[in-house]
Amino acid sequence: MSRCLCPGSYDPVTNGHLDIITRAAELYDEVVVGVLHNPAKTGRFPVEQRIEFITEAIPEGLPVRVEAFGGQLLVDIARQLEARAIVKGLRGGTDFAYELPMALMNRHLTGIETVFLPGDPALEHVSSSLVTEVATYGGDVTGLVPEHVREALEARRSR
Ligand code: COD
Repeated sequence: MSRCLCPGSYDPVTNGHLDIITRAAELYDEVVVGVLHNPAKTGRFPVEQRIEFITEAIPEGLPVRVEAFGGQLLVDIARQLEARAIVKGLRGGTDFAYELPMALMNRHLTGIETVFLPGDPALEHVSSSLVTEVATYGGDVTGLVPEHVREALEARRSR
């Protein structure tokens, strides 16, 4: 059985993330979505809520499970899961420049490969931080995040 790890902060999940996760599920028998968090930091949404957002957005029957990890090297998580590869999405050259040293370091440490999937150009401008910022100031993020995430961002704004 081939398993891959799709790691991220997912704070919150966007349609860009979901595009990568669902495409990874076509390439591997199982996808583990790893919600990586720094135990010392709160983040925008609590980890449990980030997991709920992702779980609710994954189409039924897709071989995807969602788990939280904290305070560990990514390669140790991958090894623990017996993942064949780490899968990451690339929005362009800036993502590549950021991700390449990590991919090389991770291969240096354990031999694990990082597989890069090109992001959907229609979602190239989408990141958790930007959609949160736009929603915080009343902008419309319809189509950029799942509907339940859009509602949660809106509820957060009116708090
Ligand atoms: N389209 C396509 N891909 C996208 C999009 C989009 N619109 N938005 C995000 N993605 C991709 C990102 O490129 C990334 O691959 C993934 O989705 C997750 O994104 P985020 O923003 O949720 O998470 P990040 O980028 O903050 O990553 C958090 C990690 C912890 C995964 C990362 O920092 C990491 O790999 N850290 C390594 C920690 C480690 O072990 N370091 C030591 C050795 S290198």
